[in-house]
Amino acid sequence: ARPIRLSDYRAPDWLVDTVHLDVALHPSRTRIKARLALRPNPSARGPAPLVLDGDELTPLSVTIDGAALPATEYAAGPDGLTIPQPPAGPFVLEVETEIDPSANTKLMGLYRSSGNYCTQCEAEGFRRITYFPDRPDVMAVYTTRIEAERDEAPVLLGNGNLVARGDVPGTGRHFAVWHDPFPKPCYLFALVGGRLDVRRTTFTTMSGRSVELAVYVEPGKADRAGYALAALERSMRWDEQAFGREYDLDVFNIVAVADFNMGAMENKGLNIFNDKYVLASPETATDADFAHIEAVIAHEYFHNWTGNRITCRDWFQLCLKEGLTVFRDQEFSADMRSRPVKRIADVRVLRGHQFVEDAGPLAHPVRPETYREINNFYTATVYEKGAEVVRMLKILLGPETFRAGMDLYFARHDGRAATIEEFVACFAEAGGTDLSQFMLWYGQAGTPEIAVTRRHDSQGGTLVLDIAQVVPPTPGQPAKSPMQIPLVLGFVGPDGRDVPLTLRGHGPLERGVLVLTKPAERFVFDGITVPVVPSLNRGFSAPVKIKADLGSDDLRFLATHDSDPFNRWQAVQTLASEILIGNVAAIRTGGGVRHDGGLVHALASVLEDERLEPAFVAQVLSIPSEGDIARDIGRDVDPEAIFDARHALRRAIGNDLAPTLRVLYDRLRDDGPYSPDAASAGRRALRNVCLDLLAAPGHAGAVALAAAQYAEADNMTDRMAALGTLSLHDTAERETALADFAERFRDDPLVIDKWFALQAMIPDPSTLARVERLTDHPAFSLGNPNRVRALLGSFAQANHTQFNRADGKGYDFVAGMVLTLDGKNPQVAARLMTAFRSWRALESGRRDKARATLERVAANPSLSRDLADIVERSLG
Ligand code: HT7
Ligand code: ZN
Repeated sequence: ARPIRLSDYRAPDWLVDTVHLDVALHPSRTRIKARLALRPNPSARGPAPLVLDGDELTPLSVTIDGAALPATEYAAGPDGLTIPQPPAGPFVLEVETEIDPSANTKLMGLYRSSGNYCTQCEAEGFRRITYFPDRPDVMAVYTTRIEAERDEAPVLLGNGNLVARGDVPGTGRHFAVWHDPFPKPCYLFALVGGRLDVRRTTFTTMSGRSVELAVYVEPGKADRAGYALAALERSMRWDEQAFGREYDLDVFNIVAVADFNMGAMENKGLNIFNDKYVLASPETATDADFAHIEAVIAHEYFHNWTGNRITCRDWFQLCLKEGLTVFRDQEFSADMRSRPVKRIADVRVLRGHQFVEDAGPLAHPVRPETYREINNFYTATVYEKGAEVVRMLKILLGPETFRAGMDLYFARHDGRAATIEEFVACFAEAGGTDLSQFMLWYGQAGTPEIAVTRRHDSQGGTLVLDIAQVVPPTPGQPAKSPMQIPLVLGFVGPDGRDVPLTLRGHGPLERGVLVLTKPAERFVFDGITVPVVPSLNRGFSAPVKIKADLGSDDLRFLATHDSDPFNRWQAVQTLASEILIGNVAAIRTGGGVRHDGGLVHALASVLEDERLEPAFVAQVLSIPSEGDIARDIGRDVDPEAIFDARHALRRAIGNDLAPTLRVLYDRLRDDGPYSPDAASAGRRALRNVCLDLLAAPGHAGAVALAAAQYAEADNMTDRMAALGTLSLHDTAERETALADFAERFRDDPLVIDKWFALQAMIPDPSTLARVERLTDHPAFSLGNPNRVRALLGSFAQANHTQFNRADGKGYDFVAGMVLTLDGKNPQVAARLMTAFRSWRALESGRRDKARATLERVAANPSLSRDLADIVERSLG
């Protein structure tokens, strides 16, 4: 039946109005009785067989309207249940199945984590619990009775509101009945049973209703759940204020589990989280961890409206809920923290993941048109680029019309499974505008490339911008059409102030938004009598690459004067990137690296500008990563040369700015108690960037400073930052600190993950052996996705020189681990394998070795569908 195509979509033949589940939890023989009220879909094409999905199910019994169905009238096996001639009208189907949660290492469906029972049904996990039309456009009202040994599972949670609970007399068992009044697709079903501690509070909604909020965690960890609970309250209030969205059930439960394939899951009224995105204390979590927790809690909560109340018609529409919800969580974090810093951080992630995806063999549109395995489409393109597309809608329409479009979307589609066309139609209607060209953002893969040249005639007072756009070919899409691109502009005058934008034939540019629609266009601006420097794509208004004829003087000017903080940061990045790319070429041809005083000067001017917030300055001081440089170079990439060029630049900055960095480092010391708020975190971020740059030249004094910070730190942010700095220096201090860290946190798996990750990222030839050794460490387990991502994911995705070793041993090691993992957890194995996605951009020696490794994996006869899909598309 694979691949699945969007163009083949057909409405379901059968609808399900209600689902009653009776789940008797048992470690290896859990029984599920499902009672489904089915009826033919009036919009389907006439009588149809009933075909229900299944995956690794053992059928026990089947009845229709209370009567056992003869074995000759249905076919049931692990993969599905078919009734060729069901009743013509509505009927009740009852099916009993048995499953083994303890043997479920895929962590999809019902499984056990630290002995507790939990579920993960998105995208296609519900079929691993019972037979069902497992597609999001079948929405039903669920009632779930959960029964378990009271000792084994004192806590029993389900979707919706608790309606009954009690003992099963004389058995040692108890039960709970949960009812969710809101129709939902089965991917939002969840249950939890286990021994859990809880942290609670009450939230009063904007209409005055009281909601019981609770965060459940493994025993003994409730003191680390307070931040998550407070973040949930902030999210609920923000959604009321920013989008008018109120919560709708009497309870909202969050459960943190240690074994989870992704970050978290938005099951209706019962979010299940990877504990990494719940548990935090100053001693165990960094500022970045706190910020991630806040963002993920918000993201899952916001799904209650964008995803749950309005869901997706089919999985091709995944960005309808994910892109929109990422946009919403980004806006929330921007409001809770610093908007410019959040934007810079989000764009770093977008470029680091999505631009890379878009430039390689796994590129796909925000709304894909075909897939073989939907799990492989929870990607940076669907999530992050999907969010950018929503942001562009807001920029094109303006905030008021955007909000009117959202209001219309909520009003029109509440309780339904919608499509991207229906979503965009709400904005077209609210704005009275045609968005048909805009739809290309959903259908065309690839990152648009914009070339800008300017001509200024100061006497005539005109500035002419010639702007061309190209969307590069991507797999299956050799030729592209021009896109509708909102480019926010500013012209920065000699005094640093913006000059008004008057576009000939249009008038003043509203909100500075220049809308591109053609392959090449000329824009003439009048009234520009002074020399100006164009500030293009302010706030990163469109997810594009820009090549502009800005010289280094222009960039330095923008770095110091642009009123748009994003472009101030961008100007420094562009300056640094140009130097780095030049130096990579020089290194490869045996030449020396160029030292550019202009960049250091620009950095110094930012460092010394006391009006700037520290978190922003920290971002400016963080020069492009190895991944950024590789992406900007684009082809014939040599990771060693990139590392050397970057290292040389960091040393130069550390040397040239040492006195300023040291003064700042001392001044930013925070003697008060730790607080994870954004301003305090920003000061720590800047202080720790100063430390890292001070140590970059390798002076013993600076390394000792890092060692001292490590030893004295009273919080994980400063301890980890110091350890990160030490990890880059092959010194005794590094090994001492690593050993201390392992001992100090040996009982804390989430903290040991930081230790795994850091070691996996050491840019040294000995790292491969170190990582191999660590796979035998008692704290490591291939069965836990967090451990895999920390050790193997960090090595493969973030250690550019060592994963891409010239001898190919990095590739062989990762491929070997992927193959072993594939037998346990194909989803996590496939994701790890995406580390190979940029192999074609490498220089020929590494490229050949990477290809050979991919071909060896592809030749394996028993690959999971997940892994086969990634490997074959990577080679394709
Ligand atoms: N909507 C959630 C997706 C998710 C998921 C998908 C496939 C396999 C396991 C999974 N766990 C969670 C997460 C989110 O975007 O909110
Ligand atoms: Zn999501």
